Amino acid sequence: MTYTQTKPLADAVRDDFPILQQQINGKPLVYLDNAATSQKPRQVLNAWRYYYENDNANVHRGAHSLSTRATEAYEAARAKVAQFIGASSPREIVFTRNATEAINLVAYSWGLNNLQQGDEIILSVMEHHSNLVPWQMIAQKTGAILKFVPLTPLETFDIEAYKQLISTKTKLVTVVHVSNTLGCVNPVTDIVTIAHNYGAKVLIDACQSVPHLPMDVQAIDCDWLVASGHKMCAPSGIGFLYGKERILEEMPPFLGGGEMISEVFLDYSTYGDLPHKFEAGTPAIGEAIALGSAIDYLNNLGMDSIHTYEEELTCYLLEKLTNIPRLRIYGPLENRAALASFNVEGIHSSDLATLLDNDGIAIRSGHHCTQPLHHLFKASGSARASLYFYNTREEIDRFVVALRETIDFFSDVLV
Ligand code: 7TS
Repeated sequence: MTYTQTKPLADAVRDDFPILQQQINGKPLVYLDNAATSQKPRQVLNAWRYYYENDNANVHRGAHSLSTRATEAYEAARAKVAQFIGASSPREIVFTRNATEAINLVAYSWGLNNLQQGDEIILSVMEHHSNLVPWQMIAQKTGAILKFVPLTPLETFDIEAYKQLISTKTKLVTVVHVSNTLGCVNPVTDIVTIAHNYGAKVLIDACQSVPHLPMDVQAIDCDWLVASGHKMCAPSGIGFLYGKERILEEMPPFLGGGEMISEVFLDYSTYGDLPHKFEAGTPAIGEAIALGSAIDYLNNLGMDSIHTYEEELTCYLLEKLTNIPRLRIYGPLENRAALASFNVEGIHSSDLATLLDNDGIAIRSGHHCTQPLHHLFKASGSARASLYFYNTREEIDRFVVALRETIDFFSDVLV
């Protein structure tokens, strides 16, 4: 597979994804649930399989050849992650199970040890539960106070309200880069600059941005950033935390056990160097290596090309959806990522998703782990179509035709 600018990106990559070649309910699968998890190309599946067929051994332990090879491949994957997001060193990358675990690592290691009664944490109302519930837990334990940046009338991050909320009491700002429900792209560089002026640290939840946009953590200057491999063509069970080296050095370990120690005595232990002091126990070695392969795959396509292609596809999707009567899209219509959450008046989102599945079309329905946002919208849930670089205009056409038919069907029933 080599991508050339002369044909749409999806045409060049489609054959790499075996799962997309199937029929669901007698119709070709249209997979539009990429914000939940992406599909995996053959190259990544092969890298994972190659590791288990050739190199499988535990890492950082044995002197034998397999262990050396496994360790080298695992550490090479870490270096690829560092390069992919613009970190200054692989020491700044900690492998975790997923973004949720990475946020909990920061919450329990840094939050529990640095926050006190009356300190403030600023989040936004659009946070995924993964970047909300851990901070509620830490606030309960430390007495810190959670403050929430509201939405603008256009349903984007209200930076003016943020400027009003922040003060010298703010110790942490933790916000999502791209909302998995609203699709808005938040001004993270400005958010960080403002936070640093008040001496606050910043964590960016980049789950929905790292798979889709070129990323440069040094340009953003965030203190931590988290993402999940499974949303960027890698298997589930692997994610990562980026942290500035100086800050990670100061943080105590989150989990204790093997792999993370330097020396162990019966009554105390000393801890390993970065990033190993945060990776207790045998890690997801094959999955980390497959994440490295997913990064090679994305780099080969080019993140700029992926972003440009998805922008075109998103415009097309929004144009089609905004023409459907009684359909309300959440979030802004400009400067947004490749997803659209919506409701159709009088029809439950899960009924829409179930009927679309009859046509082989996979969309998500529910609260997308952003219940507070849905409370704000006075909706129990919404339907969501989310795209990736292997989706096509033809798939969007099929989705929109099936959606219109479904709406007509319900309208007839309701009359
Ligand atoms: N943050 C954001 C913005 C997300 O979209 C998700 C997953 C997470 C954090 C958590 O990722 P995990 O890999 O640790 O579970 N979002 C979704 C979704 O929108 N539908 O299913 C999962």
